Amino acid sequence: MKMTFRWYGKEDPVTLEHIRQIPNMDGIVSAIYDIPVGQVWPIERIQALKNEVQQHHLKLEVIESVPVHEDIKLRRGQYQTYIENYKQTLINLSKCGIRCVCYNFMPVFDWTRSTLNYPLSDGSHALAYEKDKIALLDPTKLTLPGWDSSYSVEEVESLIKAYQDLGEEGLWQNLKAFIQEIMPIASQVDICMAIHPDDPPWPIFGIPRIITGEKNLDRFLSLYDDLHHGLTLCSGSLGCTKDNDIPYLIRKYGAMGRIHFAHIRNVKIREDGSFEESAHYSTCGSLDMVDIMKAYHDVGFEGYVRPDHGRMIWEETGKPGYGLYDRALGVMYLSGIEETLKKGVK
Ligand SMILES: [Mn+2]
Repeated sequence: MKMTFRWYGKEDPVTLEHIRQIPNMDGIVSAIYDIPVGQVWPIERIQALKNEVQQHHLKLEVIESVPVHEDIKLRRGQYQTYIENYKQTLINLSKCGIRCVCYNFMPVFDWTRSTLNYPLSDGSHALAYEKDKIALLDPTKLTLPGWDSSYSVEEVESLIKAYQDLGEEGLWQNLKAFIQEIMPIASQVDICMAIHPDDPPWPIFGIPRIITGEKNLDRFLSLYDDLHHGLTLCSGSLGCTKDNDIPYLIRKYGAMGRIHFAHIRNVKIREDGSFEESAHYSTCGSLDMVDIMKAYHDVGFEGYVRPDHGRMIWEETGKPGYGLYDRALGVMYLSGIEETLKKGVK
């Protein structure tokens, strides 16, 4: 496993100096955040980001994410131009040594939560998804960190309507068309494409979501027969429903060589299907981290891994889910399990 850490660039209150001091840290996962969705990422910008990361003795081989324009997901408007731009961005990324690109195909909204600073019993704060609160939200007025905030209320309304009309099968067709256009290029320039599951993995606000569990992951992988066409296996996103058995999914898709990027975090599922994000440590949530790490170990996983969202602890402030301290604790915990497994300690 190659341990990495997500970094939001110069605006991120967490610095590369700090990340470098976490033991076992190999690389950074980042993106160029100020280029509008759909535009080509110029080589100079990618190289500048890479140089900055390398100056801190870290690698930059994974991009999270290259966002997919809504026109591509809806296959309308300028989608052909945006697909051509996407291909060119992949070519440019490859020239700068990028080996893995994480992306998602979630309509309109990226990850969705009802609360960004839910107080846990230990006094820390975490992101939470409370079903009753989500039901009361007006999706046109929602904004969460990491979402594209450039849409007006009217634009969001019309986007939601467009996806409701498109439906699940329509979205599948548009995903298939996108994959069949970009994958030959990705394969040619040797970039592993790693789709992130929908978070949470069920439809919200009547908008379809399709990257949700085993059946749909099977269908997704069957869209293109090439090892470069694969997954970001996010334990927290897939794991917030008990329908998904994470170690089983890791063994299945890991053995197929289709997991290129592993997001590992824990989540605590409530009786009513709501959930809160927890510390990585197994007993803090509903997932067994040793089982998860063992599954990666058993399939000989050598790809990229990162801790995922952390709680806000020790009075840290910053981007919800992306503080330094709790994610650093996550790295050390996962690294400890990995070291133990590697040594074959029974
Ligand atoms: Mn994730």
